[in-house]
Amino acid sequence: MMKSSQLSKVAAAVLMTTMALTALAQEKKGVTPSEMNYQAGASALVSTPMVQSTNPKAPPMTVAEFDEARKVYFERCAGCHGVLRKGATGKPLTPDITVDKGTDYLKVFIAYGSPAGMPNWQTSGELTEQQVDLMARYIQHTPPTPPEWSMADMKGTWKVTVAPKDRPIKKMNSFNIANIFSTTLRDSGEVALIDGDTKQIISIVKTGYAVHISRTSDSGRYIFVIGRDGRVNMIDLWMAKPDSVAEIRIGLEARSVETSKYKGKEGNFSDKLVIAGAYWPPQFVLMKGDTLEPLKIVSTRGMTVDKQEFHPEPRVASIVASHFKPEFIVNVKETGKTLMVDYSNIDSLKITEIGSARFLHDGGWDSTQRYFMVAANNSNKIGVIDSKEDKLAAIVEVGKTPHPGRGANFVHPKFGPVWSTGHLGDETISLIGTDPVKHKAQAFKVVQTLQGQGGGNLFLKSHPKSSHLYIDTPLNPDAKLSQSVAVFDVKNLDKGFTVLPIAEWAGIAVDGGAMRVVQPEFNQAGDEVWFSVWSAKDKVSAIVVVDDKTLKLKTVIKDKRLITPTGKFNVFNTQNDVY
Ligand code: DHE
Repeated sequence: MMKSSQLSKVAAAVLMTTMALTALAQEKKGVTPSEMNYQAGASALVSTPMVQSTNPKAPPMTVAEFDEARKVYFERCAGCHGVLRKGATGKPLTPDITVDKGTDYLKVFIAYGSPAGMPNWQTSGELTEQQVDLMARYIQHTPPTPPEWSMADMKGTWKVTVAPKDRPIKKMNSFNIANIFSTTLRDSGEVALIDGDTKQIISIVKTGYAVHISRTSDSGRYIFVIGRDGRVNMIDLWMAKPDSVAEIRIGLEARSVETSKYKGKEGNFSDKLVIAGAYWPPQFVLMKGDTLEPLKIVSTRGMTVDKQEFHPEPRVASIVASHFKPEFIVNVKETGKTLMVDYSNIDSLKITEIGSARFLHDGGWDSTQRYFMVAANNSNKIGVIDSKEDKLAAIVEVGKTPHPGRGANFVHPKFGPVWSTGHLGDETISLIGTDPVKHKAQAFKVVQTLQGQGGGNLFLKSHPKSSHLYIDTPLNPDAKLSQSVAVFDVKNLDKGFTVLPIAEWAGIAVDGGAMRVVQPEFNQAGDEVWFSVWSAKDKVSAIVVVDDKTLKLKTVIKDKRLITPTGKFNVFNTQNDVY
């Protein structure tokens, strides 16, 4: 006779084999490895102290075990399952669910993964058997809650290193600042300001941890950079050597920053305000445009758009400044809501809430800068927000896990103006009509689907002066695809794409580790496209510049200070939302 513990081990083994086979058979249906790699990165909360309470119904753990498990959770699991384990791309993992499943079942799941996209942490060698056991017990305990981040906390980190009165009154350098590229050096926590004319590095500015994006002020004088740790730096491009003049931490984990751009009958708000959105705590903050002084914090906790359930952790994803009204458009991931934040009177802030679909992530303007196209990545949809009428204009079904970055606008030979997105989960590129006046029948519908090189696309780009559409595939598991880009001629889309071997052109030898070609970005003139060749922190990286007309290599920027370059933000194009 087998004991019940032996029986459960046998059942678990049978289940493991079945699941592994099903996983292989259904690989295409679930989350692809590209989607997984993208989201399962380390959280900035990994070293934040948190109060850990235990659940008496869960298997016991020592303090040292809790500490180790929490570290693993925030390094590997929080990106998909959420800080409070309420679920996002991954399933919810709260004790009311996990305790009933039991340790053996959870161990199998963690070790072998699932067809729905859970990675096989043990069989892939990422976690040891002991760590899998630890994690199976840990997720049956109450999730620890990281601290909140109040106005006092923000003020405690706020520094104005050069006060507005001490800043230059005119540009003190000879750089063509409109053509500077603020380049994310992801793993060194810096940005490189690169002169787009000479291709020389002007300066390297220390910013937040795992720095994420840069945005330009409406005037084009300042660059705002946000790190994953919520640190915002304000860089003055008028200084003899551009540098940070103010900084603040707006939360413990963050991704987005933007500045006010509205000038019109409600007032001139150009350069007046800065907004930054946090993943944790779930909130955004409005700050003074010249000093980053925090003025108002707004929580995004609330009900989801579909089931109308309370969500305690709705992360702030993309933010963009409206050109039609004194408003910021704030996209909230877990609730699936876009908040139109009217900043004309921040003492009585008016917020119009537009529901679309979950989970909102990145997006960009159509060519008229009236419609904001936002990816609801888990729903395979693009929400179209009408910033003039403050309403949802449409929800468009696209391919699997859209990831537009800011998207790409061009004029389709048959259907007029289109905005396009690629996908992390498949090889398609969806072209969406954006002209409800002259091309009403095609407006906010997919007018054509292109077949690109493969899935794992993150960014695509075109320019009003270019007739090319560039599509990267940095997260494709095939190195040939992750190291090259596809280019379509927008006047002849049916011809298919040309492949540019960008990493090969970089001429850098990287022994071991991935070398990913990521994020096309045009220069101010719209005649060059820049690509990052993103290697590991201790390996050589580069930036490859391509001539847009001839699609030939123009130059390679190599410098040992270019550590893990990823996003590049051309001042003029970012300032004027040109893409
Ligand atoms: Fe990003 C934009 C979140 C991983 C490079 N990224 C954005 C935006 C969000 C976001 C919400 C939109 C900001 C806006 O417009 O206001 N990114 C996240 C994540 O949560 C995620 C999936 C996981 C994480 O741990 O952060 C993630 N992002 C990455 C990367 O791994 C990338 C490829 C490399 C890097 O530098 O970290 C990356 N994200 C970018 C870039 C943009 C971006 C370059 C801006 C694109 C643009 O053209 O505007």
